[in-house]
Amino acid sequence: MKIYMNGDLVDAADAKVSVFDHGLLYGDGIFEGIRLYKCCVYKLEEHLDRLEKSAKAILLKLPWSLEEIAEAVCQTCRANELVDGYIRLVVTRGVGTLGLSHLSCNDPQLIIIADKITLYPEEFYTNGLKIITSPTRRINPAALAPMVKSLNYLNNILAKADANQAGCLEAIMLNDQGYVAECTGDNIFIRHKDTWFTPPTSAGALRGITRGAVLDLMDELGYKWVESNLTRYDIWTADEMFLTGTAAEVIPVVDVDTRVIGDGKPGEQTHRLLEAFHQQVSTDGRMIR
Ligand code: PXG
Repeated sequence: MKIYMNGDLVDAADAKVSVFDHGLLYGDGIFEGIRLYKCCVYKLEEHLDRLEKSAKAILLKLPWSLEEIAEAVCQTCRANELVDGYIRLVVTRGVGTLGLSHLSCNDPQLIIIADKITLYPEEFYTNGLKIITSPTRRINPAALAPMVKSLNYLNNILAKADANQAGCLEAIMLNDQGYVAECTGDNIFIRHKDTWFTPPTSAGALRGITRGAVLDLMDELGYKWVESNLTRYDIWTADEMFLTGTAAEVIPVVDVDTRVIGDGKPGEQTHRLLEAFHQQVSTDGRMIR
């Protein structure tokens, strides 16, 4: 496997970062998780737009144009002869001295890994996920904006560990006011009657690219949706539920905190959205060659 590192394609065994990189020392950096479908980098522009905003928010000046990064992404996919895959784009603050200050770092590192992805096992797309609410709260947006896709994922990792310890694959994270924010790596949608609800990003959710794509599909399919603060009660009493994410795509949820959602089977609208999503993934993006 070839890894892109600052302009070079190197063997995975040789793809190494310095122990003085603030990405490693402090989680100081940003990333994107992107999908490649049939040689098409899905919504590459949207991912690069989010990367640019994350960089701006953490005062990291990207020394490459977005077009240079886009070409590097495509080049890495080509070098690995990928047709379908998962692209992990990482920008670290780079090497600096010990100490938190970002000012000691002036050489950000661009790393691109293009690999295969293990989705949730297929059975969960057919039968739906059982999830829990994590006791680990989503970090306060005033402390670290959840819109920034930073290398600080310990908050989410601990909530994911709560899920795993409970025998689940995902967990709902509440914000510090007790409203639903998102799952550890996925956005949340529920349906009550004829309307879909998803928490606003101000509740502590990442502005997911898949979330945005699904909202567009809902418009096309004529499904009503609103952004709204949601409680656990709203989730438990929903008629239908699914999660969205680059890795997960659209995955049904049938049980939350041992409360059965709807009739305990993935909903019809969820299936239609997943179908519609699959239809557009290999056309809505940038071809790698
Ligand atoms: N919320 C969080 C906290 C995320 O990290 C999403 C929602 C869904 O957003 P997208 O844009 O993917 O629809 C994410 C997604 C990885 C990795 O290893 C990436 C994510 C989650 C977990 C792992 O690349 N990001």
